[in-house]
Amino acid sequence: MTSEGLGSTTRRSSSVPELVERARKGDPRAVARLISLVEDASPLLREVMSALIKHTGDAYVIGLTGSPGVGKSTTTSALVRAYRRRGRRVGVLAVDPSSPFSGGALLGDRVRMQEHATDPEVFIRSMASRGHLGGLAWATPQALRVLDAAGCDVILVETVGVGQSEVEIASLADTTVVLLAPGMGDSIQAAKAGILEIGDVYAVNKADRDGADATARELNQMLALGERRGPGDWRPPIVKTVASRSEGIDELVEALEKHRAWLEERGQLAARRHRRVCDEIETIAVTALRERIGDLHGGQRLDELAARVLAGELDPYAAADELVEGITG
Ligand SMILES: Nc1nc2c(ncn2[C@@H]2O[C@H](COP(=O)(O)OP(=O)(O)O)[C@@H](O)[C@H]2O)c(=O)[nH]1
Ligand SMILES: [Mg+2]
Repeated sequence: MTSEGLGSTTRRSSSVPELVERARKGDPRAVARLISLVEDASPLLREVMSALIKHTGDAYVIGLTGSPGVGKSTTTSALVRAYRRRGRRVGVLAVDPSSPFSGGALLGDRVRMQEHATDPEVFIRSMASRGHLGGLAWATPQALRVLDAAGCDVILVETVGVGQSEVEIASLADTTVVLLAPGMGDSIQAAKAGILEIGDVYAVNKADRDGADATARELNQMLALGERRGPGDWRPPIVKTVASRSEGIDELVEALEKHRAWLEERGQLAARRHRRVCDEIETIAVTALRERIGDLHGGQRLDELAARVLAGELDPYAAADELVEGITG
């Protein structure tokens, strides 16, 4: 945590409202600084969010997930190019929930994003969890708000597809793209990993390799098997791409736009966002409660309750009630 305020580069030279103002004008250093405050769970975060919130709500969030090496960063970079051609301001957030450091996979991503590094209408940030309480589930929506307030029309969020992160990305994106590639045993893994439920759009990347058609066919069958769709429901399309050559990217953008239009027509976009903010508020509240319970260790409240449970004076439910009352009452 940074105790010296806004950090070394802008130390004391800019207040939170100034930073937010600069970020809204598209100053990349201000955007970077604000996301760092989020990532570090800075004590200034509350002030940041309260200054930002009225400037948010316009960005469309697209999540990309899939196994490491499937081509998420390459596809993200190609999508940035496609959206820039359409005149949109684009944010990119690469999230690595597995690593406490911004190294490894994200380092390669930075190389793949190089061509956009000097474009003032593109904001690229990577974020690692740094192990703080609530982790990235809590920090990612706040980082998205920073990019949203900075005027991004589209925000692409890439997460390394491990464990729970696919599920997490589905709960923070408006549209989720699941990437597969031939020969990675992906489609067989797909059902297990639960990706068949979360994809709004599927991309079979590396379509220049053998087996892409088979992978697409197999995926199509698996999607059909699990299908419990009614008439008018969204049917996730499968797009074949060669991200490294930007092939199929226009088709991918088209599929993304179609999904967005579908969500909007049915009021589903608002519903998804509402659910997302419910989750977010809950996560913040639970994190705050957990922190206060942690504080009570020092105040011996929890120890006292535990002693009474062990002595048979109190059952653990009643003890938990007392604990919660003590915190919230
Ligand atoms: N042959 C082929 N290679 C690709 C394609 N897309 C990405 N790659 C390569 O696959 C590797 C992993 O790509 P990357 O985008 O970093 O994957 P990520 O880990 O999912 O972000 C890189 O060496 C890319 O150049 C593609 O469509 N065809
Ligand atoms: Mg990557």
